[in-house]
Amino acid sequence: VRLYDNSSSGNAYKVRLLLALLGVECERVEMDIDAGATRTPRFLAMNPNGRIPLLELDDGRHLAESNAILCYLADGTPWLPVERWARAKALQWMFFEQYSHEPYIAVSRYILTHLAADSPRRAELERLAPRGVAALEVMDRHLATADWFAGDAHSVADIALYAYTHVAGEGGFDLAPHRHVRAWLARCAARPGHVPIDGG
Ligand SMILES: N[C@@H](CCC(=O)N[C@@H](CS)C(=O)NCC(=O)O)C(=O)O
Repeated sequence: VRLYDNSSSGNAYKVRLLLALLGVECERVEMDIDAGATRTPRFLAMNPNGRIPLLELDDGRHLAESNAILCYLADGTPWLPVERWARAKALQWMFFEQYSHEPYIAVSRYILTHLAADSPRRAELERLAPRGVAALEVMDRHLATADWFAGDAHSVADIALYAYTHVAGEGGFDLAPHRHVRAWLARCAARPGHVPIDGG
């Protein structure tokens, strides 16, 4: 498989992290997202939504959306629960990640780390911050009584949520008040095969 990737992207890191945990080799194509590399006609022919991560199978098919890629790659492995309830719970948290977490925590980080200090988009941070904190509080409440997000094992749901939570500080979020989240981050990072976001 080939991964259209960007080393600073948490969405792409989800895929790199799962591949590392699975021990699967993958060709990476680094895309300069700030220069519009995912908006060229050639890229849009592969993903009309113009975004990475994008997985290319050996037969030439393309799959976009980080959490869909996780489910595809994890199918048949312990990272995608087979049991009906645990699998639905994994999906619950992955949809939560995309609707209630990533749009606030990842976007704040993007504004602070990719855009100029005088970017007009800095004005968005004030609106994003309380929503990001709310997502961290939801996670903390879940993790007060559970080690993992779906079932009783590390799964694609944990990988999806780990990606932007562990770098939430770069988006201006303080993890100090969320002690269950911090303990869970440490459990995730201790998994055999774990790789850092910028780790090759
Ligand atoms: N919902 C998508 C979001 C993907 C996304 O936002 N990708 C960003 C990088 S993190 C991107 O490719 N931006 C470049 C662009 O929009 O032109 C996913 O989970 O994969």
